[in-house]
Amino acid sequence: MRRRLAAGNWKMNGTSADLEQITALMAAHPAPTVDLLLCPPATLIHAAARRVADHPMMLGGQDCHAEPSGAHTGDISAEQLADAGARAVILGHSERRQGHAEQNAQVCAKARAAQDAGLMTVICLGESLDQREAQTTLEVIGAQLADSVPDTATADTLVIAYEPIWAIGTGRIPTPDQIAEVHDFIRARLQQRFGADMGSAVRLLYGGSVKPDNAATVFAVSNVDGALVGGASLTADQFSPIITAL
Ligand code: G2H
Repeated sequence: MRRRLAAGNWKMNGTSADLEQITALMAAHPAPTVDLLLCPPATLIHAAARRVADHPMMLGGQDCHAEPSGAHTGDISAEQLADAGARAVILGHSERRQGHAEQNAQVCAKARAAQDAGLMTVICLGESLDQREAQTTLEVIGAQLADSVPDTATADTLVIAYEPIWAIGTGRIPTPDQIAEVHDFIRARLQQRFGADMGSAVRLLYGGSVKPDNAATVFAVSNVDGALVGGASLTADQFSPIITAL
C-alpha cells in the first residue's frame, strides 16, 4: 500500500515572512494521514526546518549539484541540503531542464548524489505540447524515465512526478484518461526495470495546475499517489484543501 504524498514546490517564491504559511499549514494538519513535503527556496530551508521540528512535514530542496562539494559557484550539494534540514529534493523539473539545459544524464547523476546523501528524490518527467500533439508523449516519458533514474534507486528514495509542460502554471490540466495513460505506463516501466515489488511501491505524483477545485478528480485517477503542487502550495489556504482531498 503506497502512502500518499502531497508535495509543494515554492519555486523562486517566498521570503522569511512566508514561513507563517508553513506554521498555518501545520496548524491545519496537526496529524496528517498522508506524507507532506514542502520545498521552499534553499534560503528558507534551515529556518523552516526549525519550525517543523515537532511535525511530520518534510522539507526539501528544488535542485542539487551532483558533486558533494567544490568550485561550483552558486550551486548547492545534496549534503548541504540535508545539513540545512531537507529530507528530499526535486530533480529534473522542466524549469531546470528548459531554463538550465539539464539533460537526463545530469538529472541521473544528481539523483544518485541525493540518494547517497539520504534524500528522497522527486524526479520530474513531462512532455511539451509539441511532443503531445506529435503523439510522442510515451516515447518522451519512457526515455526520461530510463535515463534520469539511477539503477541504485529504492522505493524509499524514489518518487516520480509526471508534469506535462503544457499544464505547468497554465491552469490547463490533462483529462483523467490522459493522466492515467502516462501514470500506468510509468508504473509498468518501473515494474519491468526494478521488479514487481519495488516497481509497485514507488509513488507517482501528478503535477501541473493542481488546485483545490481539481485535486479530487486528479487523485481519483489510477496510479496517482499524490501531487506536486506549485502555485497553490504558496499559501496554506490553497494547499490545505488539496491535502484534505488526498
Ligand atoms: C508544476 C507545478 C509544480 P503549478 O511545475 O511543480 O506548478 O502547480 O504552479 O503548475
